[in-house]
Amino acid sequence: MFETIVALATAPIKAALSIIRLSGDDVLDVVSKCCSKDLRNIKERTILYASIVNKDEKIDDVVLLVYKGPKSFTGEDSVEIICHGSPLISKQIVETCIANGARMATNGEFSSRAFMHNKIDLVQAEAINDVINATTKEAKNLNLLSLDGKTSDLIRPVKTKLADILSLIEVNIDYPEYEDIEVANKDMIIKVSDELINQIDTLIDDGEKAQIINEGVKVAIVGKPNVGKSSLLNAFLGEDRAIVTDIAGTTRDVIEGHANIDGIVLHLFDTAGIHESNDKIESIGIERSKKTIKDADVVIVVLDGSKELEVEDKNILEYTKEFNPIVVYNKADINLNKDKLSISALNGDIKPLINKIKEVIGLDEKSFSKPALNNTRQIGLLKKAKESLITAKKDAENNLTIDLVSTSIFEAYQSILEILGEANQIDLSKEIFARFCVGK
Ligand SMILES: Nc1nc2c(ncn2[C@@H]2O[C@H](COP(=O)(O)OP(=O)(O)OP(=O)(O)O)[C@@H](O)[C@H]2O)c(=O)[nH]1
Ligand SMILES: [Mg+2]
Repeated sequence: MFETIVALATAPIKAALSIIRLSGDDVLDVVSKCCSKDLRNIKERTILYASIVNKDEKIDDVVLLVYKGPKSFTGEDSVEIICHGSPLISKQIVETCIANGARMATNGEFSSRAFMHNKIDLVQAEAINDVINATTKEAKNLNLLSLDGKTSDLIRPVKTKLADILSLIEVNIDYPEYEDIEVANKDMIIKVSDELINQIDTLIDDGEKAQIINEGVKVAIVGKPNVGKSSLLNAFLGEDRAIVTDIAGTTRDVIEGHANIDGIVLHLFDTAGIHESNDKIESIGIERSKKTIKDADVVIVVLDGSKELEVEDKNILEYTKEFNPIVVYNKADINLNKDKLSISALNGDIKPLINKIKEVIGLDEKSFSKPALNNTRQIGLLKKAKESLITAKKDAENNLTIDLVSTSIFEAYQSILEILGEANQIDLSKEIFARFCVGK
């Protein structure tokens, strides 16, 4: 029994129209009780003009979109009420529906119902939220592919292959006397594990690229004082966000800005110049610079290309070595060093650096149109599946019995099922849907 749920699906603001959504076993009964038309005998998708009425009071004239399950988003009987876009009207309509037997939906409950009725899998459900939250057209387009189910289709062959091998092992163990079935032996398991590990590696690689398109990259801009870090931030943003002066130690705190570079969001962090300082405030700023370096995906070390390198530059290069920084020579307008990656932040001439960042991130044109499992949960589970297969392969190489080897293969299978939400992960799916807004 699925209770009838109701929620405002559009924003609670004045607009031309608002949409109130209802879904559940009794939805046609609930809406019939509070509208001028009887929907109870409707047999197929219908659009109606009607009035919503509370007792004898007319609330609004509306358009009703009536969906008969399973041909609806949730898979249940559903109604969408399109009313005039007034927060007061939509509130009254929701209250009237509740008075007639519906209850307020929780966050993501409509999508959760769609998942429960197998209208969408968990990857598609997550994509709904990602489409809404996308901040670039590239990220939105990628998430639309996931919503269509194209991303889920990528792992279905892996799932099938794992199911095949597990059932083959099962048959081999249970019916050793059968001669006409394929033998699940050591060599075969090593071969299949290798194939699957390769496939999963590609999925992880593509997924991490798609994650960058979705979430952007954190870029730390570091260097000694006065080399032009804040000027570089401003050049990226195309505005005077950070204060720039010729006084060393101008920037004391981390300054953040976001730039969209050809569809990739850079979360830029301009930092206080790193050097030996006795100034208390500046020293705290320098500590923050060091923390920013640790948290960043890409570290840019800015050097003053118009001068010889000083010991402070060398210390910073040494300190950042383990983060594989991009080293850039600024002030190329004074002294252009053709052999080095040179820019002029002052003149906004930073194209070579942008190209270098794109190269380091490793996205190509295809990354923007390739469906991919692209959030931390999905990629984490892919990595878990890969680890299980590596264990299976090692166990097979070490001549462990086939039933022991199959334990790890089963774990890999479970992880793949979890990605799609097919592994009875009821609590997990609840957690995912809780991130949705009400009405979704
Ligand atoms: N000629 C030239 N001057 C630049 C360039 N970039 C920055 N400057 C100048 O260098 C000085 C320092 O610039 P900032 O951007 O404040 O340097 P910073 O690295 O943020 O300095 P701190 O905040 O003190 O660590 C200013 O006078 C800038 O105008 C450049 O590309 N060419
Ligand atoms: Mg600065």
